[in-house]
Amino acid sequence: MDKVSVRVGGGVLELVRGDITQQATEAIVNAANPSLMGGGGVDGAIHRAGGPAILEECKQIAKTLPGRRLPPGQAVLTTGGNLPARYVIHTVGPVWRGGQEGEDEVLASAYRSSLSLAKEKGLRSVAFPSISTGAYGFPVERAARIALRTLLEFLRQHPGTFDVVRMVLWSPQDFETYRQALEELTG
Ligand code: AR6
Repeated sequence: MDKVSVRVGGGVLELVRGDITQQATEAIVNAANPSLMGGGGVDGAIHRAGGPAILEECKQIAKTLPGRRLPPGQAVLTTGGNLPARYVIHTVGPVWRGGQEGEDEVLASAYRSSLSLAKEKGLRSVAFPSISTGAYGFPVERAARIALRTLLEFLRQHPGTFDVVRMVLWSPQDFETYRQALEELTG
């Protein structure tokens, strides 16, 4: 089955196979880069499906950032343009450099910052892609454990905040990897 869910913190943590741009959660998360000017993978798909309003907002936000760059591990919010989701949370994951340069902590921070921003805005459902495991090269088994541990911890620490937090996995292999990691973490 291409969907798994566990109850946590009064809400549901879900794993689904699919396309992040089609999720009807209040917010979807973009695996962006520090320029916020778009790119390939999830980033390209979101800007294509959401239309030019998202890039326009990203440009305005970039102007306010030191060096016009969003540091890895942080997150910002735009509207969702033509997407089913009302908002896009743009975060930057770490580029994988072998695992000794703080990549794990930056990846956890990207998930945490995105949820904090959603919470601040009062959003009750958020969908994430598998941040950093495409162009940025983070090994997916390790990323899955970090992502899910971070999401579970946030949900437990902020009970009643979210109805749904969803991981949207593009490939069957990634879905299976996340499913196994979730089983290991929740028994
Ligand atoms: N829905 C869900 N997941 C997807 C989709 C989709 N439509 N398309 C790809 N994936 P990536 P990163 C999966 O490369 O590693 C961009 O150029 C994909 O199979 O999108 O954080 C940015 O501008 C992979 O498992 O993100 C940055 O420069 C996962 O999403 C850079 O790539 C993440 O792959 C960020 O790289």
